[in-house]
Amino acid sequence: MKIIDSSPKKDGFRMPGEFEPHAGCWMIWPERPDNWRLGAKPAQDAFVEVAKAISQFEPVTMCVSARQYDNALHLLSPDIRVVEMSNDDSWVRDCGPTFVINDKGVVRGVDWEFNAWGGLVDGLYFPWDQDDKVARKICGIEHKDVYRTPGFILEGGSIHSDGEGTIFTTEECLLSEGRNPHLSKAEIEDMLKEYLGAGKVIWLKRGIYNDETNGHVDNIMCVVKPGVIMLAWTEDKNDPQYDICVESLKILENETDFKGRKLEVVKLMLPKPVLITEEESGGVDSIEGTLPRMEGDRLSASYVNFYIANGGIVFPLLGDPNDTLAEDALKQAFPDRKIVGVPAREILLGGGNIHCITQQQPK
Ligand code: KQY
Repeated sequence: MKIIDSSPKKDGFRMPGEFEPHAGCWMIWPERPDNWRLGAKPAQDAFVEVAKAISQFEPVTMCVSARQYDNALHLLSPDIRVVEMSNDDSWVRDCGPTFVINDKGVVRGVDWEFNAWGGLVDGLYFPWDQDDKVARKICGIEHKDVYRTPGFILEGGSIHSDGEGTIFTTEECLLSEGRNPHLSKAEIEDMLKEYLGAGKVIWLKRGIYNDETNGHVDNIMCVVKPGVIMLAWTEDKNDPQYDICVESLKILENETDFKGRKLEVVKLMLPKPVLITEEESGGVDSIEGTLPRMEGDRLSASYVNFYIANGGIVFPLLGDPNDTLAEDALKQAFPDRKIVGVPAREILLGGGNIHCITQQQPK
């Protein structure tokens, strides 16, 4: 693995859309008891089911700490590849590499600097040094050369690509104090274009209400295919989420993408607000420096946080009547893929969902 002192754009690489063909999917095994309740046992069961669901479509690799290696091997299906890798938590979307490709099919990784969603300003845990090495380690295992961005903080969940020159993100996250306060919006936009091989950045203002990632874009919208966006939606005008949805819709409907297309926006209904129960809160260890999980806190529940696999969609079931609506909407939006729901409340309790715990590696 070489560290390349150039940029994807200069070298003719681009970030493909998630809907383009994958070589496989990466995940990281959950274990920290100050984020996952009951020593992460219920979360581990949910991760096993997500890995199983994705592995019917493409190979899955689970990165596991030395401490948990035997346990993970025991719980995971034998077709999941298990590799030992130190980590601070299990959000490979955010600490893993963003893969870029060129028109000869060469794949490289972008290794953004990671600071646990806001570093010492409003980060979610400390330290994060092992997470920050995950992207390089994955690229090393796969013999993929790497671009690094020293001093530039970014998580993979804060960007979406249409694979044809357009990147989607949110101001709430990328302009937050804990990421790159030394850079202007225009400078951040230039970094995205340079390292994702893109020509245009479309900025939503905010992500899902009360999202501890400072409003990652991957929890409020996704790209179905170039020109078509799926947007999380609520009709409840009393919900603080409503104004965010309306504001995002207006931005998307008034934009054109890099290719000059008007965007078609498909709405995906949100579940009713999901709150942490007393029992759930009581199962999480309290550690200074880690975001506490308090009874009654609203979780950033959204069906948009799904994974697009080769020939499949793996989406979160949240125990809400809208689970069925989500499945129907996904069937309509992705008629050529098999739609698979996985119970995901235990993942949501950790602060994200299926998209946040997965990272696709393009073919
Ligand atoms: O991408 C995400 N949604 C990650 C959330 C991290 C939560 C850490 N407690």
